[in-house]
Amino acid sequence: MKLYGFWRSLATYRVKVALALKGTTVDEVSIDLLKGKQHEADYKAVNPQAVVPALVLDEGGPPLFQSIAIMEYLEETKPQPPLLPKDPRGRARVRGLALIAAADGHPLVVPRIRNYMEKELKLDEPSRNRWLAHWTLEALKAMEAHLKNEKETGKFCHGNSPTMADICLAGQVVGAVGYFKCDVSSVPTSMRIYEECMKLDAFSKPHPLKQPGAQVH
Ligand SMILES: N[C@@H](CCC(=O)N[C@@H](CS)C(=O)NCC(=O)O)C(=O)O
Repeated sequence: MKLYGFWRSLATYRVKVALALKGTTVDEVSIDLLKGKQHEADYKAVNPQAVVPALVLDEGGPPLFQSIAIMEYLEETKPQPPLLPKDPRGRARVRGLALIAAADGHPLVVPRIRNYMEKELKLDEPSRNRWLAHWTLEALKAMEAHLKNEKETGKFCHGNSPTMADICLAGQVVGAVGYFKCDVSSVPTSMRIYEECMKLDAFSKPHPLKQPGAQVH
């Protein structure tokens, strides 16, 4: 398989962790988002949305897109180890937690939003940075409100093995701590789980800031 991604991309990170947890290796192709390479025709032929990640399967056919959909595909085609619990209610909880990060938090800080704030709205850098830090932490606080109180929370977000919720949480913490320098003292459970995730190679090796070319933005 071939994964189109970028070192800084949290959505790519989600897919890389899921692939690693499933024990699946892929060839990686970097699309430099800082240079706007996602907008070039060659890449738009891969993913017309002009975003990473995209996963090309060995069997060919159109590439898979959207990190959550890709993780679900991996789960369905290689069920072990599971990234979702067995029971429907548990699955709903894990998906809900994952979506707080992937659907509500992360989309507010992606390059096209940052570029729009800078080039169209003419917001200065401090204002843009406030936006990025604020919405990143808000998503973590929303996850924290569940994680700190619910009995399903264990060593990880849901029980004692990592799920899609942990994958999305880990990316959100990378954004909060690694990129936007948020004060994360209000989300101790999330940070405790993040530390637990980072004990696993599947989470720590693809960490965005450990990838070639990594720099803080
Ligand atoms: N919801 C998508 C997010 C995809 C996305 O926005 N990816 C970012 C990098 S994390 C990107 O490629 N952005 C390019 C841009 O905004 O121009 C997913 O989870 O795959």
